[in-house]
Amino acid sequence: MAFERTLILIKPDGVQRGLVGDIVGRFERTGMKIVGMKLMQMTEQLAAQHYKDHVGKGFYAGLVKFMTSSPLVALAVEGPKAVENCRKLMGKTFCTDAVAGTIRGDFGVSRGLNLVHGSDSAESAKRELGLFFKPEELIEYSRAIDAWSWNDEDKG
Ligand code: DAT
Ligand code: MG
Repeated sequence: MAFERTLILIKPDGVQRGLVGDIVGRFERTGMKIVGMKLMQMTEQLAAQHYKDHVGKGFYAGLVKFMTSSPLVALAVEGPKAVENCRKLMGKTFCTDAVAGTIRGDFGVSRGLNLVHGSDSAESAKRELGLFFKPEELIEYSRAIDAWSWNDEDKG
């Protein structure tokens, strides 16, 4: 069992629509721990690094325009299988395909305005967390509820 950290972005549509609290709450209430969080403006340069695998694709220009259009909230989330667990909570890429109960299914109706980003593998998570957070911005701390959120078996 991988105990890991992942990068979540609440995209500009989520911030503009006043959904930051609801979306953060979706991750928080699973028991996973927020170890980093900030409001920030994505630059074109950061977008190119973050979305390096999509550079050159037809939707890339529109994606960058959207992501740099207004502030976003970056989160570092920690827990057992955090990468996969967060992707499960987010739902399918396009809100139009995401099922009810997921963030994209419950809060969105668009394809591209899909509210959240979540790293798709442990390797991407490591790389993306490094793009958005300095090491000292990721905070190691204990919560009383940790003992009721996961046990040694989950920590692997
Ligand atoms: P995800 O965000 O689910 O990891 P992705 O990494 O494949 O999806 O794509 C990154 C973002 O780019 C996605 O959130 C929305 C946009 N996108 C992806 N494929 C697209 C397409 N075919 N047309 C328009 N936008 C697209
Ligand atoms: Mg992706």
